[in-house]
Amino acid sequence: MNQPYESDKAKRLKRNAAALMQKIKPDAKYGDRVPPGETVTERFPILHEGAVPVYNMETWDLCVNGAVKQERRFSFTELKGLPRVTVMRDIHCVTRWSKMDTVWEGILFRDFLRHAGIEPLPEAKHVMVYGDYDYETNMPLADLMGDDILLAFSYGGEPLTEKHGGPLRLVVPHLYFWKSAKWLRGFEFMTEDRPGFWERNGFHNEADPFKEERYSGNDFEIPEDEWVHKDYD
Ligand SMILES: Nc1nc2c(c(=O)[nH]1)N[C@H]1C(S)=C(S)[C@@H](COP(=O)(O)O)O[C@H]1N2
Ligand SMILES: [Mo]
Repeated sequence: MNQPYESDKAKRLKRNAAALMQKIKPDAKYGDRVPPGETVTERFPILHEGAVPVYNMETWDLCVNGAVKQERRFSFTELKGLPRVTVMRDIHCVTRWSKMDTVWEGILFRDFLRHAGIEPLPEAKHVMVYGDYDYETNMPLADLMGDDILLAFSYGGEPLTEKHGGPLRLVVPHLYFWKSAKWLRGFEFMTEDRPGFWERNGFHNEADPFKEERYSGNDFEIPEDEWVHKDYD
């Protein structure tokens, strides 16, 4: 017959083990897919500055300008007519959460250029990506040309929710997630690099999660558990 103390202890041990497994299992399971200093979460935190935009999709447009042969504006209807792909990728936020196997559907950036007839000038080596309201983030054009860079309409098989950047956001899975502008409104092709919003405010210019390119100096740290206190779904 079990003594009550033993059974409590067994329960406690089991509970601790389960809690421990919860804590370590996801990251251990994914091995080197998890960048240094990141924790895997099943949640999808919602992070942005300012208000969620409200749009009239009749007047909404996506603007392409700067060092291109011809500056252009696209209506939502035009963009919806372009061919789409689905990609599954891990995403990594500088606030130390990673979410594995996220599924996105949208237009490949490089298909967008091709189908929309956008020709960057040969000297256009950088891009400033614009999102509402007044959000901007910079990256080399080369970083946008991969086979998983999307103008995304959909997440997890559903239309992108407003809070996650709907109706259209950029997804650049191989860089920290602040480079993935929500409420996407434009691309400016640039002959020289220029820092975007977070890049001017202490975040690293390049943002490779596997090199832990989080901050540009030592004087800037956001609390590591910041995202836990944010809204999520
Ligand atoms: N327009 C816009 N896009 C944005 C931001 C923002 O403030 N405004 N925040 C960035 C940051 S810091 C992160 S971590 C991700 C968060 O995306 P999520 O809310 O879908 O998780 O969006 C990025 N894109
Ligand atoms: Mo972020």
